[in-house]
Amino acid sequence: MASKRTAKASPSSGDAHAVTGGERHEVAGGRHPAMTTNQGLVIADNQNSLRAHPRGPTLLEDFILREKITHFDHERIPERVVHARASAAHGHFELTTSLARFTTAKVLTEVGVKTPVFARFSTVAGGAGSVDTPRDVRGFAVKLYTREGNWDLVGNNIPVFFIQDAMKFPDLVHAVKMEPDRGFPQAATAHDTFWDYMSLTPEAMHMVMWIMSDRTLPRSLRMMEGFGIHSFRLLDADGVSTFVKFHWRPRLGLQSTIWDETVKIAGADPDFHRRDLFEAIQSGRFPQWDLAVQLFTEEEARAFPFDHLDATKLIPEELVPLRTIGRMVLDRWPDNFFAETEQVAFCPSHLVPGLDFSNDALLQGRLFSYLDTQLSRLGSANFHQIPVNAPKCPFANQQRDGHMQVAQPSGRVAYEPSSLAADSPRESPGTGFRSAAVDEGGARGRVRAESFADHYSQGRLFFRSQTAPEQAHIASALVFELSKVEAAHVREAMVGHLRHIDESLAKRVADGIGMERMPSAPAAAGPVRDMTASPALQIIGKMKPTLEGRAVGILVADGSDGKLVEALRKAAVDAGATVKVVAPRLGGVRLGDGSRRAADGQLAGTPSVIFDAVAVILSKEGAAKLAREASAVDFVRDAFGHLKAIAVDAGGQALLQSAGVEADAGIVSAHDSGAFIAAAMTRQWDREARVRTLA
Ligand code: HDE
Repeated sequence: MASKRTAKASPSSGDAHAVTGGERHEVAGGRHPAMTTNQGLVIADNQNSLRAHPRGPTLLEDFILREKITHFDHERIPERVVHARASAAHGHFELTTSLARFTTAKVLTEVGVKTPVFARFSTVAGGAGSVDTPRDVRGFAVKLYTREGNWDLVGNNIPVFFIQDAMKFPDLVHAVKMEPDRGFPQAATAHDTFWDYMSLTPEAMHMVMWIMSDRTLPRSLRMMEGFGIHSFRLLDADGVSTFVKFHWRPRLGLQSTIWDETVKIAGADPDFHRRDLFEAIQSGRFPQWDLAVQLFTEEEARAFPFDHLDATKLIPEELVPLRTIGRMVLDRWPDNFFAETEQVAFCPSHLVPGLDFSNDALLQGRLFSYLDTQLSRLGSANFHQIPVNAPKCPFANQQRDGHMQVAQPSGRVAYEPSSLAADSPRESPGTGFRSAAVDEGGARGRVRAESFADHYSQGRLFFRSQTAPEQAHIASALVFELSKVEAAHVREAMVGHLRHIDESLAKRVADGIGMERMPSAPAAAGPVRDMTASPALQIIGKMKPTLEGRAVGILVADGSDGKLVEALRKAAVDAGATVKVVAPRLGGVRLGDGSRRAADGQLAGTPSVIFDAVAVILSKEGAAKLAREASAVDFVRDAFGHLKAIAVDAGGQALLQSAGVEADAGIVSAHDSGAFIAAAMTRQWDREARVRTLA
């Protein structure tokens, strides 16, 4: 809607209406502009349709009703076939180290320039209304509105992908989505069609390791890494190219939840990640990522023990180190979810002079798919005119007309070359986009390069690079997922593949499922190599202990020690956490000293799964009362089961006892806030073996 009109109506309700049915009317006036139709006609009554008489039929003549309902009927557009569920934010990217030696792209050479960005984080498999926390890859797409045009870095939070060739993508997506006859499961890999396809796709085995790891269970979108995945090229002024891989590194560190916690979060708050991102930005705790690159030449690539054009392979940081070159800050939530987060159109083909594509066969297919999908989703070749998609630099060409054209070009010249218009856009040979002059000699054909044939070495690299708890999580995730697979031959085929990755992993999974006989491994297309372990692939091993950006919950009831609550709250806030006081009633509690304290969350609706650490501060009576409250017992039992630090006073300790929670190093005295903060900065991994059987 463009301009707003104000009406001279009285602000009091109902004055301008014959209110005969007792209905309410809110009238324009003061700061409330007059409501109009889409043609600017001021509306007198937005509560009643035009009737033949007060109890009579509605008249077709009511163009105001018809305009309103017609617009409503067409409010939805086709959701993305993948990556439908997402949250996004605006911000900027600032270059700190110039890559001028390698590229002419201004966004990568002009240190200190702030380039506006729009970043969209998504799950892949679920629909737009699905929950935020399934076990799934996350999309990590960033649109950089550079001075030389839009550059879309459309990546994921995992550095490799399932398949090597775009030809396979529709099958992969059909296999993971809801099974077409029954319409379930929503947003889940734990079903037959997905694992059937995996078991018949050896090239996916490296990615299988990643998706079964905690990488698919991010604690927060602010705590995810992002990867451009494919190799791209940087081009210098002489046309010399260098390969590049892009990495986003979260300033808050990488962190994940654990599976049981993830499942419970989905019930407690289906919008867990969206709310977290929204609240962080609204409260000024702006999420930040470093942008890092891996640079290598064609010659160096030839020496790698894998093919970098194969999207199922990563380049270990230990082989090609990361160079940090800039920083992204997200500091503004979109004004309107649909206009921005839904209508934003990313295309890997959107890039700027000084960048170019590699021959990765997945990337090559993506260069077609995204433009095509935007036409079907947004319904028009003019989708670039939508504000969130429009470049912020000047852009001009002779493309004209089309569905929902909103630009109004003038003049008689709509072609090029032309001599009739002095101001018509023309080519720029010196500064315009150029492709790398690559010699593509060779025989064409539907062939997979032999250098792509190693399907297991990097899966082995990933698994063997993990810490012991992370390995146990991968094995347990495989047991969980394969236990949901009905077809025995699919389970067997998968365990067969695992034998190539790591025999002990295959055994753990076979035991976990209860397989009586170890299935044989399929023939491998190439030898499986042992690579040097890469600790950079870990999450737990890499985590820095911190409460920055994390959340702490303090459970209280009538009679709780207010001073203790305040001391813990302050200590947690000083350590960078947000704190919520949780009580049986939202109105709050009467503390031990008789004062009242309001609650930030009501116990039944604020379970401990949404916190990183908790404190339980209760009087004796409060503890006795809460011991009979399932949500209070679950609060402490889950915090314990999810390996969180718990601070308790005597009452809190009593509740722990009622819940059957035994003391360990992660349960600390609430009177020692320093010890609580230290314990809260990490999960209690040593506790895990005591609370669940992992594979
Ligand atoms: Fe996508 N992908 N993809 N993908 N993808 C889409 O484009 C596709 C792949 C990724 O926030 C679609 O606008 C093909 C890899 C993200 O709007 C579609 C292939 C990676 C997003 C599409 C891939 C991605 C998408 C659906 C194999 C990581 C969400 C809606 C050749 C590098 C972007 C849309 C957003 C979205 C096709 C593989 C990331 C259908 C054909 C590999 C982050 O065009």
